[in-house]
Amino acid sequence: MSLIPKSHPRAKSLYIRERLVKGFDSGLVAKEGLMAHGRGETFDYLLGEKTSKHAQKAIQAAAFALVNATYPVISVNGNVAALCPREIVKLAKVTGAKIEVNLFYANEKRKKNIVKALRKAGAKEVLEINSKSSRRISGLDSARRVVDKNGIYKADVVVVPLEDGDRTIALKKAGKKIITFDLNPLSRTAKTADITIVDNVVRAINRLILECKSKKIRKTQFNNKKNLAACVLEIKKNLSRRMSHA
Ligand code: PTJ
Repeated sequence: MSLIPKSHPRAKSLYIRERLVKGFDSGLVAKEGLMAHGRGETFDYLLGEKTSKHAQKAIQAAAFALVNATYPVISVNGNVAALCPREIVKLAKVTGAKIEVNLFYANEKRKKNIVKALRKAGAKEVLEINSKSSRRISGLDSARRVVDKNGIYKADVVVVPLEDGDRTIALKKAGKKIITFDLNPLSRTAKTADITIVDNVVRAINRLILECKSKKIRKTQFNNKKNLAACVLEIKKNLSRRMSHA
């Protein structure tokens, strides 16, 4: 039961925050994940807390890349497991993608909790990197470079929602096509990925699932740099609008 009344003007944002706190209390989310969420909230606020046409364009490009991938993999961290476990399972189902739990702040107990949560959400298989399945990607220090040999290591397309910049760069160097959800259009991950969906993963993932299911899915012209610049401009416009109403 939520303590936030439905009538609260910022109810939706506060409900999302509650999911993170619940995820933290149940051992899914890292302490740092709460802070990362706060950074995301700020950008969400500046973006008007809605899916922009630029985000929708990125979603279409991401859907095309995913359904045409040979070996797609979705990387799940603590925040994503707390925010949208069912949607991750659905996305994996409609695209035939593998799910890999891959943490930035490595922690065995938290990893097990996340695997459990994904199974509870309907996942049949969750890759979780063990001593037999671990492989290393180059360009990162020890703990953070470990991936699963049947997951990210083998993937041609990797979805890395809310990812650290160093890791995104390393995955890119390893030849992967990267799709990310990142509310910050200025982050290194946003700039490094091939397709950045500048939107809250909670909103955008359902649109991505719908797009992947669509029979009308087709290749679209997509330039990540231009799309990010358009998102920054959107923030600028929103700020001017708010200031003129202040
Ligand atoms: O569970 P772990 O150990 O794998 O750790 C996960 C976090 C998120 C803590 C870790 O990957 C991390 O530190 O990430 P960063 O470098 O803080 O990057 C997270 C990015 O996601 C930032 O640019 C945030 O603005 C953005 N972000 C936060 N919440 C959301 C988001 N983007 C989309 N939807 C959100 N809900």
